[in-house]
Amino acid sequence: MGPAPTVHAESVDFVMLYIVAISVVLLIGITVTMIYFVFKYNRKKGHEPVDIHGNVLLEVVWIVIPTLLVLSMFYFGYTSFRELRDKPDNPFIVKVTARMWQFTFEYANGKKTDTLYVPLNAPVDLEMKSVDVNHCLYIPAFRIKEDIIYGQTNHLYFNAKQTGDYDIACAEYCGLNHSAMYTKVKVLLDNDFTKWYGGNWQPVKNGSASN
Ligand SMILES: [Cu+2]
Repeated sequence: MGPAPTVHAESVDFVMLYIVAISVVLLIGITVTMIYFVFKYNRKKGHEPVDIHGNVLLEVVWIVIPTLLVLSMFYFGYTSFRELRDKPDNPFIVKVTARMWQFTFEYANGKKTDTLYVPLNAPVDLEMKSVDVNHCLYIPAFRIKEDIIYGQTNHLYFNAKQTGDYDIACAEYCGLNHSAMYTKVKVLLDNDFTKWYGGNWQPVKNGSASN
C-alpha cells in the first residue's frame, strides 16, 4: 500500500511495522541460538546432558520481557483502534446506502452521488445502511473497513490528509456482482469541495463542542 493519506492510516502502519519488527528480531534471535546450540552441543563432541533445576533470573526474564512486548503491542493496537471508533466532534455526515451492487452517497444538502466526495482535513462520518443484504465498505488506502448490516446503521470515521482518488470496495460477499462493487472516494481541497457541493458544507457546531 502507498503512503498513508489519513492520520489513522499512519498509526495502523506504525502498529504493523512495530509488530513485524519485533517478530523479525525474535525469529532471527531464536533461529541463530538454535543453530548455535546444534553445533555447540553436537553429540560427537562428547557432551553429557546435565539437568538444571531452577534459575530465578532466567525465569523472571523470560516471563517479564515477552509480557512487556505483548502488552506494548496491545497498547499501540488498542489506542489506534480507539482513534478509529471514537466519533469525532462536528463531523461532515454522509449517508451511505449499500445495495446489490452499488453504493450511494447522500449529503446534507440532498445531493446524491455514486462516488464519495469529501473535503480535505475534515472529520467525516459515514452513516451506513443496507437495503438488501450485508455489504462492507472498505477503503484500503485509509486502512478502514466496516460491515454494513441490513437493519442496522454502522459508522465509519476518517479524516483525509491528502487530496486524491482512493478506491472503495465492497468487502463482504453480497451476490453475483459483488466483485464489481467498486467506487472511489475523492478528497478535494476546501475550495474545490465547496464549489462541487454548491455552498457551505461546514457542519453546524453543536453547543457542547468546546472549540
Ligand atoms: Cu456488496
